[in-house]
Amino acid sequence: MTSITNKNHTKVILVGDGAVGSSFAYALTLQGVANEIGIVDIAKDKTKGDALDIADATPFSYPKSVFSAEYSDAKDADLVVITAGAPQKPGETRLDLVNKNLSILKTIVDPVVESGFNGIFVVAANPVDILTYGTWKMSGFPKERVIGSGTSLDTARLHKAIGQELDIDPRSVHGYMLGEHGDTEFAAWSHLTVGGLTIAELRKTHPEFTDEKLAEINDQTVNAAYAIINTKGATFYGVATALARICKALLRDEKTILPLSVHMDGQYGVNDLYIGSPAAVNRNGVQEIFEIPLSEDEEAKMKHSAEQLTKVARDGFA
Ligand code: 6V0
Repeated sequence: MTSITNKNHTKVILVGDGAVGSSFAYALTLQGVANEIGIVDIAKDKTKGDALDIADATPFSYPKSVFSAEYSDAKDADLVVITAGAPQKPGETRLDLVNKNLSILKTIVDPVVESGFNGIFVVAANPVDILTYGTWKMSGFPKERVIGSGTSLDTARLHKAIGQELDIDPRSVHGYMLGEHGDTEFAAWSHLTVGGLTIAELRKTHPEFTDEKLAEINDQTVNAAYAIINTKGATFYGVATALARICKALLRDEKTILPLSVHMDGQYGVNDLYIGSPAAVNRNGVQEIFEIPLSEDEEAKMKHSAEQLTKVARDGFA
């Protein structure tokens, strides 16, 4: 199959220049991933200011141009990254945002598609699994070319927590948070390994990895966003860096496996829903979904997560 974006010049259009979007544009700039980064938002002055400000960082990194963009600039873009939408307020769940953010999404996807955009949508606005599904439906794009950030941030949080417990590099932890990016997500402990050791094997030298400890790490990971929102009102650096990582994997045709929100066709017993699972991505989007054989308990959690999302999707798209 030939790549839809088989060229060396890479262009990313970001829609949503808030805390997440501007941090993402900055992270992408520092990582030197794209040649051009165009920023769209209803707050025009903010995009002009951020484009000028972030462009000042380009002599220290790589992109040739960071600019305040229009939807028409998406025409020849490789990626459109959507971070526009209301964030959670203290006390609100991600799923509470659905109607507000679905209406905003419509005003974004339509003009992007009208521009002639033929690349890959990457969605991070919440509730991300629902909004990714919405982007897929509204755009009419193939499912491989509509991806959500899924549990990439949550999985990074899990790796960080395990790394801290063991005093090892979190990049040496291999395992995933699965399901909804939200309250019903869960750690797939049955397949988590550190240095090739499963949890059961790790316990021989680390008896502190009791079931209670694992439950505590799982809960801290699930509730990490609330802990941050209750202090500074929003979370953005973690997701911004995760998004830059996803964009890099796509633009560089890495075929890396990342925990993303992807369209399920029977995997995990889930149909016609976007939900978090490991998936390999390349220049054409999703290359392959990796379905982890779950334990009985994990299977029940995945089912519950999918049911919650289905309920919200049913209301949101009614
Ligand atoms: P923010 O700082 O309020 O920024 C939102 C931006 O969207 C603002 O600049 C708005 O002007 C812009 N916007 C609103 N409506 C439109 C529109 N119609 N067209 C274009 N732009 C518009 O929010 P923040 O950046 O903190 O959060 C953005 C989204 O990311 C929220 O939905 C969060 O819940 C979500 N997050 C997703 C995470 C993930 O892991 N996927 C993590 C954290 C936040």
